[in-house]
Amino acid sequence: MPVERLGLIGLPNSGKSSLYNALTGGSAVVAQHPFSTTETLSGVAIVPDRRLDALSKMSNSKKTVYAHVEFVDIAGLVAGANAGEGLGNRFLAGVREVDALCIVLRAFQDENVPGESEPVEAFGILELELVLADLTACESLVERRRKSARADKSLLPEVEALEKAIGVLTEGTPIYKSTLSSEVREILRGSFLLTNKAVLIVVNLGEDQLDRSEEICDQVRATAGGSIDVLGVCVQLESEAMALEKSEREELLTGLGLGEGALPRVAQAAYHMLGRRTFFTTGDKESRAWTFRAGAKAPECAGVIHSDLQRGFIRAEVIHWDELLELGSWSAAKNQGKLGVEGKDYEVKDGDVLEIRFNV
Ligand SMILES: Nc1nc2c(ncn2[C@@H]2O[C@H](COP(=O)(O)OP(=O)(O)O)[C@@H](O)[C@H]2O)c(=O)[nH]1
Ligand SMILES: [Mg+2]
Repeated sequence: MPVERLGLIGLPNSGKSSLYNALTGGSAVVAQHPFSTTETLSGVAIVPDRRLDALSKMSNSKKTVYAHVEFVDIAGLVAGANAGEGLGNRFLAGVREVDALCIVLRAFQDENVPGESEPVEAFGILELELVLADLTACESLVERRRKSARADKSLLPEVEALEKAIGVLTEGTPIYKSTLSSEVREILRGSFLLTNKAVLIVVNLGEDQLDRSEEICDQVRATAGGSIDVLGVCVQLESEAMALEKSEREELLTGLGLGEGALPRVAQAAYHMLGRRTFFTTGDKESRAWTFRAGAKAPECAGVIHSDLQRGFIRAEVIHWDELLELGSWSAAKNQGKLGVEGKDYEVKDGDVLEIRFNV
């Protein structure tokens, strides 16, 4: 499975590096300097999963292995970035390289940290930069494609798609908010446009704003449109909590009414947005979450575990995680005839627990 990355973008001092650190346990420089992130950092965040925790407990597993998702801390977005202002060019290159975007909008207020605390306004500035950069890219690309299409008619759909994109972008609309069809968006993928990526929004709240979290997030939702996930996170608080022992962390977060905290939801939303799904294996040695692409069939999923399992695939024994938990063990499920026996055409579902029969 190709590595797919989610890029954190936002205005300076919105909390990107802090969020990156909290998610990945990494060590991005967290500082008030606008361009403190001189090198692009990328790191892996664990995707917490209560289903896996429960399976691991059921099987008394020695090890629990979670899925993960990769984040990139991309600096350099300021007004004018589309024209190369600030670290504009590096910023644009960074965004082109990621597969999806996590937009960090600052709501927290702190007079010691320069920058505005208007998330809706910041979102507008940021979208405008992305739209302008895409418009420039499309306009130069469509010229070249039109010329080539005179000799090569197979390029006509791309020309048409670019023209549609230009129409949308000219109105100031990012492609992720447009009504362009998935076919057109697929054709445009080769053009590496910034707004032709899936988007997730994190609103960075101050501790004193936690009780207004939904109200603030709803204002962002109103401008973001229905298809974009908007999560409110108190990044500073959660990153401080990350530094604590697990039990102390839980005490702190539940004490504030934050449950397990918002970071798991950020990782889960990111994972899902990238089109990733999870199946499980469970036993006394380990319980493990494996990542597959939505719609994949059983042999391909077997191949995620090991290529031998795909090559020699015979069948998969399958049960959904919650049914297995109810039955209490794999052997109970087997004895009671509750395991599905599935062949090569079985489309694996998110939350399936698998055992692969194979022969090489
Ligand atoms: N008060 C407050 N400060 C924060 C919060 N999140 C980040 N900061 C501070 O804002 C500054 C910039 O954060 P940073 O993560 O480097 O922002 P970036 O420029 O977007 O990468 C740092 O001094 C952080 O400690 C928050 O939720 N509350
Ligand atoms: Mg930073």
